[in-house]
Amino acid sequence: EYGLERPRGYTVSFHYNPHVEYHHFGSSHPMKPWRLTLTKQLVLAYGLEYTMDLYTPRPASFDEMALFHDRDYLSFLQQITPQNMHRQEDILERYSFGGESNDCPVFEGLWNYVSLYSGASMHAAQNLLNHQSDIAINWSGGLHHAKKGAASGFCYVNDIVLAIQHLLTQHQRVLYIDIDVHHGDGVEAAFESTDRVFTLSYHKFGQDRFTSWPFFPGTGDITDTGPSDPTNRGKAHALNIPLEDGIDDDQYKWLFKTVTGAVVDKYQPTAIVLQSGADSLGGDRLGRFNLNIKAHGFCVETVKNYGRPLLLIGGGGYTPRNVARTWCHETAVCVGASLHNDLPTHIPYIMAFQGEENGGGILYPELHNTKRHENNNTTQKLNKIVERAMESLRYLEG
Ligand code: ZL4
Ligand code: CA
Ligand code: ZN
Repeated sequence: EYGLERPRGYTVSFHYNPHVEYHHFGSSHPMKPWRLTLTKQLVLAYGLEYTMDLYTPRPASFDEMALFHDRDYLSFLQQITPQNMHRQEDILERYSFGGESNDCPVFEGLWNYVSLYSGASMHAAQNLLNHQSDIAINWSGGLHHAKKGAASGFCYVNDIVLAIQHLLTQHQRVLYIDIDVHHGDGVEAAFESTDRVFTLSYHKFGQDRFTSWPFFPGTGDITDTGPSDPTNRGKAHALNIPLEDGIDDDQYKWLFKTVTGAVVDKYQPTAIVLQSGADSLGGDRLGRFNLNIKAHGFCVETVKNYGRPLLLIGGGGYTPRNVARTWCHETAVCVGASLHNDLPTHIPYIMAFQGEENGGGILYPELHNTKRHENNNTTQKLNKIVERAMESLRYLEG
């Protein structure tokens, strides 16, 4: 019906353990693991499962996660429950849990949840190492804020760092690209002292119009290009692209192609990891940008066309039906299929996509006209950013 044939060229694998869906951060918490249910239903409804290899990865083990994280932090994660947490408030604080901020709540099955999304990213990386896939996808991962010994911003275990470490067993240079609306600080910090990983993040930076605090996590200015100590091998191996509210499709596509292209040319990565957080879309509950689904997908297509082994992972995304639309579209981009704008009628969760003010029953609603954020990115400012980016790339050797 949709005329999908297995395209020659790219072998794509989809790494997904459906048990992640059943975890809840709490009823009003913006992170909704069931957005992954919607994503999977769309992928299946369009018949994309016939164009990829599907895997149900096992959860990562304690020892696997300890390849990056502190063992005492993992022991804490393994035993903490909503029932026993009240007896350990000092420990909760040590690991950045609880308190005033409810960003990282303790919920039922937390350990199971973190091991499932981490297992999927590690399995996806393994598939690339085995040459079983050219592109390996894990929409349940992308938790870029987690630190070695602490949770941060909805992230408990950093599956991206674990996957990159695994890729480094065979790859000399890994490029990490992050299009989530937030700065990929945890990944940048983890690899700040090596020249074998280059981290590139596009994000909103600066004071937030709504809260008048710096937009989370508050790091990632253009001046942050890694450690300044000239003897540090990680010097100049980070690049940050700070953006203002309301950036539009044409600006973002131009910026992404120009800057990412220059990094790939200069750094010559042997593998690429792309965190495709969907909170950079227009109308996102937490985001501040104005991107449409196809502009977001343009980034995936651009990276795919560099022709290096690619690990594609999820991340943020707080308007669940648009997250599902975007990641379904990007799955199609990977396999080289184009999808009909009318949603297939046999989706179990079709109700979620109907009766929307904007976009009911279709895959590509216009998100930019949810005029929530005025565009404060001028051509002049963007030119300046590109100029600064090119300047810092000149510090890379080779
Ligand atoms: C919420 O409604 O900016 C958490 C978080 C829980 C439920 C009810 C509790 C009400 C918005 C956010 C109190 C909430 C207090 N509930 C949240 C400085 C902050 C301190 C905590 O996409 N308060 C912290 C983190 C960011 C801050 C963004 C993005 C992850 C990723 C990768 C992480 N933290 C201010 C906020 C709510 C909540 C509503 C919230 N938290 C919005 N932005 C943040 O990059 C996956
Ligand atoms: Ca980012
Ligand atoms: Zn985010």
